[in-house]
Amino acid sequence: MSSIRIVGPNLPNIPWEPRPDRALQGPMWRYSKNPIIPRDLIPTSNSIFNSAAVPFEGKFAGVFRCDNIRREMVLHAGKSDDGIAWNIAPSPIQWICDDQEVEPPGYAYDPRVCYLDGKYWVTWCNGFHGPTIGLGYTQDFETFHMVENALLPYNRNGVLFPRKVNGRYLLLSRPSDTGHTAFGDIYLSQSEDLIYWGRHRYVMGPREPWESTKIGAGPVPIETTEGWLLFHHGVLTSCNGYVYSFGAVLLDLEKPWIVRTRCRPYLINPRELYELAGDVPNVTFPCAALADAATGRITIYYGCADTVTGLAFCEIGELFEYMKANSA
Ligand code: BMA
Repeated sequence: MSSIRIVGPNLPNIPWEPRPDRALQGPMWRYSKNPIIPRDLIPTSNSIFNSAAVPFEGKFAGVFRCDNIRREMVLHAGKSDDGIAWNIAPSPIQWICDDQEVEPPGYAYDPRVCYLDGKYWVTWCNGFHGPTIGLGYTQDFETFHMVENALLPYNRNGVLFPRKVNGRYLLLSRPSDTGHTAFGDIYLSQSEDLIYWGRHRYVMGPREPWESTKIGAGPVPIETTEGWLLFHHGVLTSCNGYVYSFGAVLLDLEKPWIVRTRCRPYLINPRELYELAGDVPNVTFPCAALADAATGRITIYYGCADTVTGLAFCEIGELFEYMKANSA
């Protein structure tokens, strides 16, 4: 068995279900009670998906994409005792813009939450004369402050690293266009203050058939002894439209724009009914991962068919062995 370890806190109450007895195609399995969040959990929601959960005060909290029944894309805060059953606030997050020059979001979707320097930083796809990377923070999941957009339009899938590397904050993103972008590579930008971003680096582009149209960063990267573990979504264009699967890479610890190990097969692709059918069929889209350093367990939250939210599980040693055995 591999000696790879997760670097980070222990999370003894990580939501978890043991690997099923039947043979699996890869190192990851789905929660048998998926989806965990139904589309109409709150009175105004058309769909709840592509959402982010983090450990919070011994329990869990998160930021949820709740498209409403007018089909506006808005974010709601939520809390949970076990990371599975969620209480989502009925009203959307009201961002406090400390600087009057910062425009409140025109729309907001696909949040990620990153615990960094004592605050929970939220990145999301922010409507600012086109999509770009919105940035804000909370300390209690009740009051949310918005700071300057990290980047110019058009951009999506902004994902922070959970600590500074070589004295700089790091942000992954995926430059895009105003529409349903038919291209996309992952880049990394660096900052000394979370406001001014530069020193941009290219990380990776599509390579395998399952991700041949575009790729984008998924959950906040997980630090391991072998590198930063990044789950990413990849899109294939079929005769019937886009198909969203997800896979994983290991990025260099010191220079995370260098890909060290890239797993060639996807880890999860749309194949369960709740992933195949919904408002946008054939989408599995990860936005958050919890990790327990003590056991090596990893639990992923992913959006299913742009409608509901599911969980998937893996164990770091098995995942790493699979990635190495299936890398280019
Ligand atoms: C992307 C985003 C995602 C969504 C995906 C599939 O452009 O809107 O939130 O899951 O399309 O519809």
